[in-house]
Amino acid sequence: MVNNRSQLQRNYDEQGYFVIRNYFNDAEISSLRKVVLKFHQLWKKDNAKFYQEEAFNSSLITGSQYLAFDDRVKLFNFISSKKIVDVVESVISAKPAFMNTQLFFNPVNPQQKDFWHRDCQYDHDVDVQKKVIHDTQVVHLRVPLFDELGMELVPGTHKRWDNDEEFAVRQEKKGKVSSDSLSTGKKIKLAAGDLLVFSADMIHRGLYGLDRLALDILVFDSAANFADYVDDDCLPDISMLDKIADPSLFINTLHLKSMG
Ligand SMILES: O=C(O)CCC(=O)C(=O)O
Repeated sequence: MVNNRSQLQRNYDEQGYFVIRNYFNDAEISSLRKVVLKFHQLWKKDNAKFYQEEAFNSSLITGSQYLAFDDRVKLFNFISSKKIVDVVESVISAKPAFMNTQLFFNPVNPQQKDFWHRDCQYDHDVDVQKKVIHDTQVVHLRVPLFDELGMELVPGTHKRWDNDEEFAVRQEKKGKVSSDSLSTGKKIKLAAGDLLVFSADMIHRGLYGLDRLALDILVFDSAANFADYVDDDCLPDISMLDKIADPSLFINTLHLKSMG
């Protein structure tokens, strides 16, 4: 692989993210873009009001609601391709498991601002957030399908609690709002073909603008208790498994779910 695995692991461990430039070639991106755009057009039609009023992402891209068998198999093969699995294994060494996919796009309303958050804040109160950032975290792999402004991240916050400025902005205290700028933020511009890997619980925000359409693949460590977050319908069914070159990312999830 293009980058040394232990270097990636060290970057992730210290900073909470890393980016690999030009990781995917044009053919890989254009074939992925074709399938994802099919999903996106159907999803937008089906969720017209939500899309017009407030949406900035969708999820369950691999599910059966909008894509048929062959397109789903293409997505599953991309998600579990050697390029992706190599990177996943650099951050999760034992039995990484697939969780979900999300698709990030620009909100229709230009007044809607990009906002700082940790993913865990939607599941937990502040006291619990302080604890869970020290536990195993979900990993996002962002695959931009067009050039985009990318993401803004606060390096190191996968392992440390917010400073006063970060907390006031993220939680909208002391007259701050979550779209205010943060002096500790680092902008990572992304081009189609790049891959950004980051921890879901670090402080981050997507940067709206350009023609952004980014596929995020979410994975977790089998040792962590995230199987309940996985929707059965976004996993391959039995008839698809033998059409996936290396289905172990999905098998690991199916196995965790079967253990209840
Ligand atoms: O790109 C965005 O709008 C937000 C991305 C994000 O929060 C995430 O991937 O967890």
